[in-house]
Amino acid sequence: MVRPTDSYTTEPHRVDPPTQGADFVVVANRLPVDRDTSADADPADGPVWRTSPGGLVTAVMPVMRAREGAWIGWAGTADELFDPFDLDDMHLVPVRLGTEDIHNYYEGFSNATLWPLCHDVIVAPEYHRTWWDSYVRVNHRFAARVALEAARGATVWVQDYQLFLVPQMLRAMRPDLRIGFFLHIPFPPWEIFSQLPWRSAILRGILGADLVGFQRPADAANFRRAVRIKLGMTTKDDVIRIPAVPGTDEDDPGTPIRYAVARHFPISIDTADLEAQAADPATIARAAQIREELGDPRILMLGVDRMDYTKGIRHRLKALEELLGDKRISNEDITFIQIATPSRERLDEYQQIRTDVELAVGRINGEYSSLDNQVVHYFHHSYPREEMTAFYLAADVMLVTALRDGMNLVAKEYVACRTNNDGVLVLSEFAGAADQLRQAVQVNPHDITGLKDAIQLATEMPLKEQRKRMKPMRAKLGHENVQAWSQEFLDALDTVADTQDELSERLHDRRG
Ligand code: GDG
Repeated sequence: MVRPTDSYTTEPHRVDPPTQGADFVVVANRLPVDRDTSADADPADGPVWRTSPGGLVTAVMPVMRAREGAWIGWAGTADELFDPFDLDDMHLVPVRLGTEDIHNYYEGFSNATLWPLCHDVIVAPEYHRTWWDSYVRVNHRFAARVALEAARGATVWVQDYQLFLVPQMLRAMRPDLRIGFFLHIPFPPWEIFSQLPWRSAILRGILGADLVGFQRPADAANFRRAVRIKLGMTTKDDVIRIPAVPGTDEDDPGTPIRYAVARHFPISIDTADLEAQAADPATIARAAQIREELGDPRILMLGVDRMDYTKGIRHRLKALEELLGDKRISNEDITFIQIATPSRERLDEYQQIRTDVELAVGRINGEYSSLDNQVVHYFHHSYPREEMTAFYLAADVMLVTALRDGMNLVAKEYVACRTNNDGVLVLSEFAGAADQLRQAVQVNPHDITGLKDAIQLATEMPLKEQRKRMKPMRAKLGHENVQAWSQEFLDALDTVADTQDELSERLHDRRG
């Protein structure tokens, strides 16, 4: 039989719930831990792990503690399978990835097909059937592992684009589960998404979830439109009507129907924790020291990004270079720190962006630096969290010029750290954070003239105006924090699962 491209087959199998499973399961490509291979770790004791603190961990920790939680994901090293272990009140279940999986599923389909496809095809996505086959296999491996770990009726929260197929696979194995899916990156318009040879399979994969969460309303709308166009399903507002058997006539009264909800849940940060760190005398002293070591520049500007072509680092350097050339800002006055943490370094496009950035930094410094002031300080490595907070505290102006970004937590972190309500955030309108941080100086980073005006405005903004903008943004992040985000998502997931009849009424209510 000829199998159409846009489908896949995996061994169909139902799995019985374990007798002692987890009531709450997070499944993500990566476990929130790093292996500590430093010399003092004794190999005889087995691997030593350190949690890698991130917003998601902070957000789900309380739920993990309260509800017998488990986290399922890859431990970050190739070809090694580790036993499940407990760390910092979490039960961690490693999934093995071999060298080929990393090449095809992770670097290939996830980061060289889906990532560029979901970020406005800033670079061309590559479509390889071997990568897709690997993606299907690895997603199945993750789903099978969850099916073995989750207690009867448990809540499973699937994270991000590496695991698009897990919700549907998991539902087939364990129909008793409540499944939520959250996409951290943008969902593209149909006109772009439709390039993907496996577009139906991906849409159906996601629709295995009861609740599908996105960063922005536009992402959710793009998804629902793709579902209408490609799968012919009916939607009303955020409700989607799904025939339980794919391909069956949804108007056949005998066909079982379920309802899923797809809408936005903008992710946020652990605001209180960042504020406390920023108010710590040690951080304040370190921020002052950073400025002093830089020769106390009149204006310190900062950029913090993974080294990624989506982040618009080249665009901001171009704007800076032109402003210096036009003498609209003085090289005596300005110091710019660009932290670009290493990312996906084996992919060509990432080597290219690094080369481009390094050339631009070299050119600007060659032209405009003096013995007294190096204009750009560029760091291609990561820093401890406390040091990052000190940078945020030291910087007068923060540049976030992403060409496309699901949310951009850096923008929110900068705002949270400005405990004196001063400082200026220049923020791309193409970052999800632009929906919440309305008082930022918003820019279209493709418009270099506009970007130059925005940077100049930021460097000249009176303190009164800075405070007028910063205050409401800080107040917003005070309550729109990552704890509220996870709470709202999980409450909504319960509601979807518990109110199928109401959702059916909503969808069929033609008056609304
Ligand atoms: C994806 C989506 C979405 C960076 N350098 C260092 C460091 N960082 C931290 C930042 C921030 C995080 O990494 C980066 O988060 P972003 O949101 O800015 O960007 P992505 O990595 O692309 O994340 C994005 C996010 O998922 C969440 O949903 O917002 O749109 O692309 O927290 O502070 N942290 C430390 N040292 C560094 O050198 N400690």
